[in-house]
Amino acid sequence: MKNFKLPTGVYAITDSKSGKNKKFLEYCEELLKGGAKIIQYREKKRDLKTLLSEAKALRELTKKYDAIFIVNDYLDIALLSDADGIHIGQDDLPIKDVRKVLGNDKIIGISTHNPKEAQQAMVDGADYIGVGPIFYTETKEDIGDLVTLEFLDFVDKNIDLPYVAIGGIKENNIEQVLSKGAKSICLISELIGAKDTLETTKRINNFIINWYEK
Ligand code: TZP
Ligand code: MG
Repeated sequence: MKNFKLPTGVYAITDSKSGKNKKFLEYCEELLKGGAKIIQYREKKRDLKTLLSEAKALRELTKKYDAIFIVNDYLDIALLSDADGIHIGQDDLPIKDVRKVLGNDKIIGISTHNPKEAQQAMVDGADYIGVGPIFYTETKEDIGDLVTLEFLDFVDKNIDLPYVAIGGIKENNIEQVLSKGAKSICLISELIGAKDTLETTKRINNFIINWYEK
């Protein structure tokens, strides 16, 4: 997508635990009411029919809140749910092929872990990149090595693409990430584990926005 910019603030991602204490869509609505302007539907262990129906429901909900809707991994689900885009990993289909299917009006994001992958994402025409895991996290299986704040710094200074910082980011360490210039920040377990997801999302989202307005 031409000139795509990630919204400054919380980049929300769903997780199988999202509906732990409440229904999945209720949880997502709290994220949106809290100010998240982008939600990625990331569910690793669902059958395809469930994936599609949840993705379609989330598509409708995100429209209501004027938020961007991204599907993780599944090109078919992204297309069928009319998502705004897809987020893929290094071992998924190549960006060039994904672009052929999705066209130029959709968003393609890719996870990157080192300078080479970040530079390649630019060459391949990604619209944004994921930068992580920055800190230790138990949310993702097989996380591999932490990319650390050093890689985040590299991306901020050298990669001409919007990026989302991810991995182990909490309210108590978010300033370290903001200090590097990250404007789009993903927190999964911090929001799922919050007593009040709506209020916590709002507080963190406002904190990020205010950081750049001061
Ligand atoms: N990719 C890199 S780290 C991660 C993903 C999906 C998980 C981040 O979750 P949390 O709970 O915010 O550490
Ligand atoms: Mg993937």
